[in-house]
Amino acid sequence: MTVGLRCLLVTVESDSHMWNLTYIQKVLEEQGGLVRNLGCCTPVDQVVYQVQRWRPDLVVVSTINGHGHHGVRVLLEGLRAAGSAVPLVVGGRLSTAVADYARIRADLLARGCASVFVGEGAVDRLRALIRRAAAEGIASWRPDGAGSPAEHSELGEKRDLACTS
Ligand code: B12
Repeated sequence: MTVGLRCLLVTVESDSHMWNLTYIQKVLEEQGGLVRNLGCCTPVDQVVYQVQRWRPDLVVVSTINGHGHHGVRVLLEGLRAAGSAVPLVVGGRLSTAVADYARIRADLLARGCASVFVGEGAVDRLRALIRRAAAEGIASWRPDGAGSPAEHSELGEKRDLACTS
């Protein structure tokens, strides 16, 4: 039996939007992912607890209220403090100003995010990640490799899929 990629779906503590989470849950499930959706305003402690208890292959953050930059930084710090190295990807509307996206994206990648999906084609790039990770294992996925998400080549990055490296 094939076991789907275990995806813990969360948002940041300030974000009360829900339909984005439902949408991304369906996207992940369509790609064969096994999803645990923690719902809106996800407390960092709850994410840490579920990471330790459920041991997901991937944490997927969806945030749209415009405070995602700060929220994801807090979440990364919480996971790091708990000694977790689970890969974490984020997407949605990370700021109220689209002009800030490139700077925010670069900052979150530098802080350990495995991928930051923004702009056109973000969901397609997430799908590509899930398909590849499910087929070849999450550790084999390299954002700069063949068939990898285009958003990394925008900034010419070469990164491993490790959250707290
Ligand atoms: C419904 C809604 C609400 C409802 C939410 C109800 C609920 N329980 O879900 C209510 C009324 C509560 C609300 C409140 C607020 N909202 Co509101 N809300 C919306 C609205 C109209 C729709 C959001 C939605 O459900 N979209 C449906 C989903 C499926 O689409 P999506 O979120 O756009 O997600 C897509 C992409 O972003 C992407 N994506 C999302 N996550 C991820 C993750 C990954 C990994 C990937 C790859 C892609 C991805 O894929 C999705 C499909 O394309 C939007 C405006 C709009 N038309 O989009 C504003 C909007 C999101 N809200 C906004 C704001 C500012 C607020 C408030 C701060 C307003 C206020 N002053 O109180 C509060 C915030 C509350 C909080 N603490 O978070 C802003 C956010 C501004 C920004 N980011 O630039 C928006 C954009 C409105 C606007 N134009 O200003 N909101």
